[in-house]
Amino acid sequence: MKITFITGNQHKVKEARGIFDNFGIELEHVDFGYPEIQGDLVDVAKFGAKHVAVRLGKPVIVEDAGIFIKSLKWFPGTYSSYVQDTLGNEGILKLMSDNTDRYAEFRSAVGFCTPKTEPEIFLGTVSGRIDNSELGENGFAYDPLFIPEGYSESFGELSTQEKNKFSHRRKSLEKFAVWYKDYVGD
Ligand code: ITT
Ligand code: NA
Repeated sequence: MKITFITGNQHKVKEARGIFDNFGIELEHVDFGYPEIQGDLVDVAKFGAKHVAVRLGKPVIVEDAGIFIKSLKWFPGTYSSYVQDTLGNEGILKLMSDNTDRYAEFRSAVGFCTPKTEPEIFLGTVSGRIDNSELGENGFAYDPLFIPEGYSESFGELSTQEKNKFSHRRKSLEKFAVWYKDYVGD
């Protein structure tokens, strides 16, 4: 079975392929832009999935993700893209230089939609903390900052395979995969 994943981010494609391999789902990647409406991750994923499914005339998934930092009142959250491109990881570290509470989580919302149905949403979260510096060359964007709970290495130090075992994206895509297999009925 197959699913079309809409994203402009090649790192997400690589991770999603690794995850779907476990479920016998083949991923077709299409880079098709969609408006990111104001709202939470769920609102963005619902709107995006519906928008693209109708325009492409087939079932698709989209994913909206972000990093949520407790001591920054859960900033950057839904502003994660903009903040990564402007402040970057160094800017985040500066904002947090006096903060002893380092708790953070990555969240992922996967939206599935067909041209004729309403969107379905699948959520995933991973807890951890923001280190005092960037660690590692693996992964992308916020990965070098984030040390998952129970680990001493950042997502920037872990391999894609390791990250894929328990990441926010693993959890949301796994929920989707289990549901989708039943939905398609094989
Ligand atoms: P899309 O085309 O799929 O939207 P994107 O890169 O814009 O790709 P998001 O809006 O979901 O992705 O992500 C918001 C920001 O958070 C963006 O800067 C991402 O690079 C970053 N991000 C998302 N998932 C991440 C992860 O697993 N590790 C580190 N950073 C991540
Ligand atoms: Na995006």
